[in-house]
Parts: sequence; C-alpha cells; structure tokens
Amino acid sequence: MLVLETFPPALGILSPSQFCLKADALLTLSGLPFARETALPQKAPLGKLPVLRDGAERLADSVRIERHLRLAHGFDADAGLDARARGEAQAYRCMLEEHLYFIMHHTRWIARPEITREVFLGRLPEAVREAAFAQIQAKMARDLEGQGLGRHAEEDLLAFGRADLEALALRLGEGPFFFGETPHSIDTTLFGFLENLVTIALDGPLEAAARAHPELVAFCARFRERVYGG
Ligand SMILES: N[C@@H](CCC(=O)N[C@@H](CS)C(=O)NCC(=O)O)C(=O)O
Repeated sequence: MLVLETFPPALGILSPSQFCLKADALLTLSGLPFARETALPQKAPLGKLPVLRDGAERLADSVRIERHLRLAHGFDADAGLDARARGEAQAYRCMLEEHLYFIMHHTRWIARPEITREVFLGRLPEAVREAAFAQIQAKMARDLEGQGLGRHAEEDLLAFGRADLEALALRLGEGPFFFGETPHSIDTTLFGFLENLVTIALDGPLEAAARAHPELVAFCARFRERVYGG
C-alpha cells in the first residue's frame, strides 16, 4: 500500500503545503490506491514533506515521488508529451517551486506572522507556541536570506510574485489544463500552488493578486472537479 505523508488539511484546503498538495494531486490523478498520513518534517528523510512510503521504501521530494510512480508503478503523468512540452513544463515548475514558493514563504512567515502562528501552530499549547514559532520563523528567514529573495523589500517581492502569476494566467488562458484537455504533472504543481493562493482562507496581497486572474481561479475549480470529483 502506498502511504503519502503530509501536513494535515488547514484553512479549507487539503494541505497548506504546496508540495504536499502537489504530491496528493499526482497520486489522486494516478488512480493508484493510497492512504494519507499526517507526519512531521523532522522525521522525514530530507527533513521536509511530502514523503511517499512504498513498502520498506521512503521517498522524499515530490519530484522523486513522481519518478517513482513512473518507474515502479507505470504511471507517467506526462505520457504523450514531446520533449519540447516536457521542457516547457520543467521551466514553469521551476518558476513555481524555486521562485514563487519563496515569495509565498515570505508572505506567510515573515510578513504576516500573526496569522500563520495561529494557523500552523495553533494546536500547540500556548506556553510553547511562541518559542516554536520564533524558531521556525528564524529558520525561514535564514532560508530566504540564503536563497536570496529574502534580501528584497516586501513591495519588490510582491511585484515578482505578481509577475509570476500574470505569466501563469496568460499561459494557462482558458486551458482547460496546461497542455489542453488532459492534466499532466505540471497541472499538479499548479494546483498545489494555486489552491494555496486562490482557495486557501488567507487574505493578503499575493492571494488577492492570484484571485484577480479569472484563469487561475477557474483552473483550481476545474482541477478539483476533474481529479477530486469536486
Ligand atoms: N523539493 C521538495 C520541497 C518540499 C518542501 O519544501 N516541503 C516543505 C513544506 S511546503 C517542508 O516540509 N518544510 C519543512 C521545513 O523546511 O522544515 C519537494 O518537491 O517535495
């Protein structure tokens, strides 16, 4: 049995982690039976979630999960795509996972800590919540500083994020999916990120920017309907 270890649902969506939601969407799209389990990143092989358990194997990272589904279970989310399309998908995936991700990180952990503290750590006893949050926030700030985006001013980060969202909306258009009628792996990445901006019960400038693009809002509803049945 395949078991997907993720952060639990929050704020009206299946996971407030873009990568966990992407992996969930990929597995759901595959049609393979799997179970969901809530886990802690500290216990994951690379210290991050999602993780896929397959028998004795524990696979960390959504990209490795995707490869494992292809090689070990015969599910190729990108079947039928030529090399050029695969290359384009890779470029958009990197834009989301290596750029927009860090901007979202900033908006959630640095710019609006009062919201995320309650949302992500609300279940911890009050006595330890503040200290735990301070520790995580310091790690996020270090990550952002090392990656480089954390060195920019808030307004510049928002402008970078808005540019990503505009590019996505233009590329996606009416869709229905990134490459037409059928969802592929890039659509699972898109869903993981856009649900976390469009559908999530958070209201900030980046969420507002995403919701201002009807193409992105429609994509979320369409993907949910097609892959999750609503
Ligand atoms: N490249 C990884 C990224 C996974 C990732 O960044 N996960 C975040 C949640 S969205 C995490 O577990 N962070 C915990 C931490 O850094 O302590 C993937 O594709 O799965």
